[in-house]
Amino acid sequence: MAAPEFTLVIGDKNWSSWSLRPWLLMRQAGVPFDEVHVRLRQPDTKANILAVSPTGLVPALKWRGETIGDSLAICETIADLFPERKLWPRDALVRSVARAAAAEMHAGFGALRRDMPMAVIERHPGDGHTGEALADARRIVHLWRDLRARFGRQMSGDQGFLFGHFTVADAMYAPVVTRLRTYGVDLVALGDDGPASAYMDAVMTLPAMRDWISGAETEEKAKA
Ligand SMILES: N[C@@H](CCC(=O)N[C@@H](CS)C(=O)NCC(=O)O)C(=O)O
Repeated sequence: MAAPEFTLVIGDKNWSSWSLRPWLLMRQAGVPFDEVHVRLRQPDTKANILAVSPTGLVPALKWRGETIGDSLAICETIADLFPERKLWPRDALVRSVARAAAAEMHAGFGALRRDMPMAVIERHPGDGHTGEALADARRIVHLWRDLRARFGRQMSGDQGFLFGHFTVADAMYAPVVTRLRTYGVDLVALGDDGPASAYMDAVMTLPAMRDWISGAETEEKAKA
């Protein structure tokens, strides 16, 4: 069998939320890729990343001699290369809403990211519940509910995702889903009466998501 055309450089699966996003998207899209792991939080982490990615950050996608840095740029690249996988909504107006949601995640929610860092196999209920982080979480819950109601649930063949089927927007929010679980955030207190919680279940039960989490468990056991 020919070697995959793509190599994705990622960080530790327990922690690297930015790595999870394109990894999940590529797995969901059925795009084969090789995986290179750089261990984070080590004295030589920066040097090891710089040896494979000039941004000094993971993820990075190696494709045809180029190195594409940044999670959203990688997701855009994959969506562009595989239009038949419908990784953005087909309708231009709906697609613009999906892009805005993905960009809001990529550029924002700094307090949530700072106070509730991703730790997919850990449980720290009550930790990180600062006012700022919860305000970010409230906005996200509102967004998920709104997108599910106005778009996801209206799509024929709705699979429970923000725009019905799995898109880049879902890949961008997948690490938030894990954070809300890890830190035991009460969705009802943030205004959810079911849809946000159901959306989280849809993300968490994806086979690729389960594979990422079991990969995180394997990595963490190997460190112990
Ligand atoms: N905007 C970048 C952020 C990437 C990022 O911050 N990655 C972290 C890991 S999740 C990293 O590489 N940190 C470098 C380090 O730990 O030395 C993206 O979307 O990919």
